[in-house]
Amino acid sequence: MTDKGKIIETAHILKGAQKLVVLTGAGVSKESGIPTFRDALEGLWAKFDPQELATPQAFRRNPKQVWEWYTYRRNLAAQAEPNPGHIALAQLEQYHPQLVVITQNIDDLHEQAGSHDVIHLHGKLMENRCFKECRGYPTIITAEQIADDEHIPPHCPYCGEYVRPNVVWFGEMLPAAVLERAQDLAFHCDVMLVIGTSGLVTPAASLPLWAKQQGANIVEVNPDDSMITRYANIKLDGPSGEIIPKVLEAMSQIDDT
Ligand code: BV8
Repeated sequence: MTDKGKIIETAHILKGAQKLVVLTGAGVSKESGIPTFRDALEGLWAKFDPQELATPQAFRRNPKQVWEWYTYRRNLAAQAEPNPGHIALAQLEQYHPQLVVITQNIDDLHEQAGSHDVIHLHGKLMENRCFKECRGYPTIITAEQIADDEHIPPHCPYCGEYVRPNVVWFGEMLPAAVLERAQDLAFHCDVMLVIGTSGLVTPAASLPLWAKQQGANIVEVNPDDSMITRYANIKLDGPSGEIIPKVLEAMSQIDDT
C-alpha cells in the first residue's frame, strides 16, 4: 500500500475508533530538538549513557553529575517548542474529546501543544522530590523551596537529604496508579496509536502488546522499525512531525454523511 494509502486508511481507523489511546516515546520530541535515547547513545549524550545515569545507584554514587545531567536536559527542554506532531496529536481531541496520551517522555511538550489528558509513565523533568521521600511518596519540592539553595543537588527543606528529579529511574517501579490507569486504557482501547518509541523499555513497551492481545488495532508511526513494528497493523514510516499532520488532514477530508 502506498504511503498515501496508509495515511488515508489510518485516518479512517482513527476517526472510527471507539476508544483511541496514544502512546508516545522520545521520537515524538526529536523534531523539537530533544535528542532521543537512541541518539543519545551515539549523539549528544554519547559520554552519558542514559541507562547508566538514570538510576538511583548513579545518583547515590555521584549526585552532582546526575543532577547536572538533568539540569542540562531541563535547559534543552525549556528551549524546545511543541512540533507539528505534538500539535496534530492535540488536534485529535476534536474527534476524540476524551483522548488520553500516554507518554514515556518527561518533557511537557504534549501539554504545551494542547493535549488535555497526558499520563507521564516516567515522571516529569521539571518537577523535583525528596530523595528520601521524607513526607511520603512523592515529597514534591517546589522551585521556590530550593531557589536560594546553592548546593548541587539542593537539599530537601524538610529533612536535609538530597533533592532529585521527579522521574522514574531504571530499576524503579512506576507509580502504581499511573501504571494501572495506562494498563486499563491498553486493555480497553480498540485502537492504539504508537509514536516514536523503540519499544525497548518495560513496562511501557508492554502496553501496545497488551492492546494487541485484546484485539486492538495497532498503528505505529516511526521512521525506523521498532519492537512494536512486528505486530503493528499499520506502520507509517516517517517522522511524526510530518506524518501526524497528514493523518489529521486526511481525517478532515473524510465525508461523514
Ligand atoms: C521497572 C525517565 C520493575 C528517566 C526512563 C535488568 C535490570 C533491571 C531492570 C531491568 C532489566 N531488564 C529489564 C528491566 C526493566 C527496565 C527496562 O526496561 N530496561 C531496559 C533498558 C531493558 N525497566 C525499568 O527499570 C522500569 N521499572 O521495570 O520496575 C523492576 C524493578 C527492578 C528490576 C526489574 C524490574 C523503569 C523504566 C523507566 C526508566 N526511565 N525515563 C529519564 O528520562 O531520565 S526510560 C526512558 O528510556 C524513556 O522514558 C523511554 O521510556 C526510554 C527510551 O525509549 P524511547 O522513548 O522509545 O526512546 P528511544 O530513543 O529508545 O527510541 C526513539 C524512537 O523514536 C526510535 O524508535 C526512533 O526510530 C524514533 N524516532 C526518531 N525520530 C523520530 C522518531 N519517531 C517519530 N518521529 C521522529 N522524528
